[in-house]
Amino acid sequence: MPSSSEKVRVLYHIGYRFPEDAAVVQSAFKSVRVVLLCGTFSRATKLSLSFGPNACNNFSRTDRFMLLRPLPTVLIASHGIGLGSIDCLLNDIHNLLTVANTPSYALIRLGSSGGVGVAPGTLVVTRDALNAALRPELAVTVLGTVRNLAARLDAALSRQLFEFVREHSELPCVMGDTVCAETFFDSQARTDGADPLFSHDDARAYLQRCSRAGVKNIEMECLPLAAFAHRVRVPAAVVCVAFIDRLVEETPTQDAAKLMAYETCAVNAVVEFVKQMLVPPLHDDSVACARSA
Ligand code: R2B
Repeated sequence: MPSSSEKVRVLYHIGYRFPEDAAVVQSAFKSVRVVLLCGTFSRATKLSLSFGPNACNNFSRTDRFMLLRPLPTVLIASHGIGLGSIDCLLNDIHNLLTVANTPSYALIRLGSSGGVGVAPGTLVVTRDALNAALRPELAVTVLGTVRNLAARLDAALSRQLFEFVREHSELPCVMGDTVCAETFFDSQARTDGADPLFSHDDARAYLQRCSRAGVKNIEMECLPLAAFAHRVRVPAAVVCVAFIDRLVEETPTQDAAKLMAYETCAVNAVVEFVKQMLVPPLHDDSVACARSA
């Protein structure tokens, strides 16, 4: 096998190939300092438009993920649902920014989640990302052996994000642990899947155990994000809006407009945080277009 330095590198899921695309990637992404991650295309677009009008140029060359760069310093990416999806994206983005010679960057995920003992519309900044067994590690089967990878978010960045959001958002904001579930139904203690493995009472007992352990919400990506960030030494933080309180209900009962309003408040708070705290005032507002190059 050729060594990785001799290999042609293909970022398969965002559609870049090196060495061919190296120059265009350097011009488009070298100045990136913050990567904002969210699940869906529509949330990525909303985040991006909140930075300004240059926002909707999609730098991804595939339809797997969206990559927007509303400012030279800010990259926004949609990651889809769960471990497999976000792991592909994180690897591709890190390799992209490595080729771009980006000196350093931070990762911030803005997600939705089920709250645990917090009211719908609460923003939860993650202290520790935990697996569903409440441990801060990600189990991955590597070469046939299960390895438990340490998952660590950046404590200083998380605290800074929490303090900013608490002060600047109309939504209530708490800091606490987040359980990252492997699957939407079973691992999130939901009994509304096709064939639930446990009773409603079992689910409630688990959620109460989570709550007693300091868990404030459940989602599906914080753990691979924390494990990846720790592994490549990039600071990362996670903030999610809770759409329901799982100690009270399993499915959102609030209307869609209300949930959308929560999302908008969360987007505004994170965009302000990035603008005020993480990126310097901008001079170069040119939008280099790697996609069409
Ligand atoms: C929150 O919502 C999605 C599942 O509906 C998942 O990506 C998550 O973490």
